[in-house]
Formats: sequence, C-alpha cells, structure tokens
Amino acid sequence: MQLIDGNKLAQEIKDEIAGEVRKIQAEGGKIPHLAAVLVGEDPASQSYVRSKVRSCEQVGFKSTLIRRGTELTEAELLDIVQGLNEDPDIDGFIVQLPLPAQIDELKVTLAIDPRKDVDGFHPVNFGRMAQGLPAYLPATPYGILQMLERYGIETSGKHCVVVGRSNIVGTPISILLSRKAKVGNCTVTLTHSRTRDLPAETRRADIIIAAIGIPNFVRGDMVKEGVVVIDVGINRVDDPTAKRGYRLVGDVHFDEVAPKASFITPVPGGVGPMTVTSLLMNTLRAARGEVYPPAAKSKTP
Ligand code: BQF
Repeated sequence: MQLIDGNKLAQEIKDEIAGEVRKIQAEGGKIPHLAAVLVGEDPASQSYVRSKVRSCEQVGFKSTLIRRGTELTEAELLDIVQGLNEDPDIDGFIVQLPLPAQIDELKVTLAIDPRKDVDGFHPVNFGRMAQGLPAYLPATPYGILQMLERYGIETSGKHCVVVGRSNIVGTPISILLSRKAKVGNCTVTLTHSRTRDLPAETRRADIIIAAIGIPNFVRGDMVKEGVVVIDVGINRVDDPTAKRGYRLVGDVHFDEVAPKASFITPVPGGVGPMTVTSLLMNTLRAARGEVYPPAAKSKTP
C-alpha cells in the first residue's frame, strides 16, 4: 500500500507556482491577485480562508480578504461581487461557502463573472468543463486529477466508482474521469444514497472516489484487493482527547481499507491540501488569460 501524500504534493505544486510568479515578476508582468469573501464566523470557513490567504503569500500572489458579519444581506453581498467583477486588478475571486441562511448561494454564484470564477462553480465553467472546453475546474476534482497524474496512476480503461453526487465533487469528477484526456478514459459509475446494493458497486471498482460526507462510510469488505482509494471526506467527529475537541475523519474507514489498497489518500493531509493548490493554479491561469481570452482593450478614437 502506498500513501498518496497530499501535503507533499501540494508543497511541490506551490514551489512550481512560486517559480512561475518569479518569472512573471522578472518579465515585469502582473502579479496574480486572488480575492476571498468570507461572511460570518463559521470556524471551519475561517480556517479554510486563512489557509488560502497564507498559500497566496507562500507563492507570491497578491491577496485580498473581504470579511463581513453574519447579518450581511444578499443585496450587500451581490454589491461586493459586482465590485470584484469590475475591479481590473482582481484576476479571480471566491465567495467562501456555506453562506448564512438569508443569502441564496446559487444567486451569488450566478453573479460571479465566469472569467473570475476560480472556484469553477459557475454553470458556464461547469458546462465548458463538461464539453472539454477550456474552463476553471472545480478545486477538489482538479486536485484529484493532479494526485492521480503525479503518482502515475493509470486511469484509462479502469472502472471508477464515485460515491456521492454533489455539484462540487461527485458530479464533476465523474465527468472529468470519463473524458477523453490524459487523466481520464475511465468507465465511471456514479453512486449515491439511493443506489441499490452500493457495496456490490464499490467492490467492482479499480478506483474509488469517496465524497458522500459520512465518516468511515467505505468499509474494508466494500473494496477489492489492489483498489486505488481517493477519500474526499472531511468530517469533524467529537474527540475529547484531541486539542480542539474533535478530529478529522474521512469517508473511508482507513484502517480497514488501507491493507487492501494499492494507493490511498489519508485524512487529513490528502485531498484537502490539494484543493487549495487547485485554487492557486486556477488563479495563475486567470492572470495569464489562459482560459478566457483577455478582455479587448477599449479603442481610443
Ligand atoms: C487537510 C471545504 C466542505 C465545505 C466547504 C487541508 C483543507 C481541508 C483539509 C481546506 C474545504 C475542504 C475547503 C486539509 C478548503 C478543503 O489537511 O486535510 C486543507 O482548506 N479545504 C473549503 O474552502 O470549503 C469547504 C469542505
């Protein structure tokens, strides 16, 4: 069994991005600039945003954090989004989810200019991804592709079983792994809460992507010998002996599954850190105008 080390891979990718930033700087180009909007006090969201801002500093990006209280109205947030859409110095931005109950997440997502949607959540980016056009890929699926590629894990012709059908992980990774691409060409089965005999499906998998949000959901008797396991779960479970009173547990029962796996990602330190580097890669692509052609310069008469 080989552990897929997300922390190590994320550091390697950050080093590569930092090198690209130094090149841009040497050529007198524009330093990539990411903005993040954080609404409310959710502790997990605060820690995610902090780590994104810290990662920007590590690679030499500019970053701007916009913090607002829980009482922020939807109209006020839409104004902030509009301002970021129009700010020529901002290459890309994210609105950290989840948002307080009075704000409609879909409305906010739709308000983001797809050219600055470095989370890849806007339906325009999702549609472009699905059709194999240049697009910002959603951070978690992009991170998973990087892990498979950099560990040299063959995907072509393999049977991949995805557990969970969310808009940000299960559904997009199913599309990406079935595409005709360097990392792709899988036969994909997308399973979910209504799947009949789910263990029978996972037992046929060469590759399992677990993204259902239930701690220890995938058990040892649900996988075959030699399986590749990507665990997307980040579940907080109470643990009085832990410093913070909780610990992070994946969607995979690691101790039962690891002995049967050829490759497996740990939690923490697996997919999580890769989502952050995906965001940085998308921001670099945004700054370079790689996904959408740069806006035309206004003609002076
Ligand atoms: C690790 C996220 C659910 C809902 C909204 C490293 C992260 C997590 C774990 C991280 C996540 C999850 C993020 C680890 C960003 C991943 O060491 O295991 C990094 O920062 N994530 C988010 O921004 O919003 C979420 C999960």
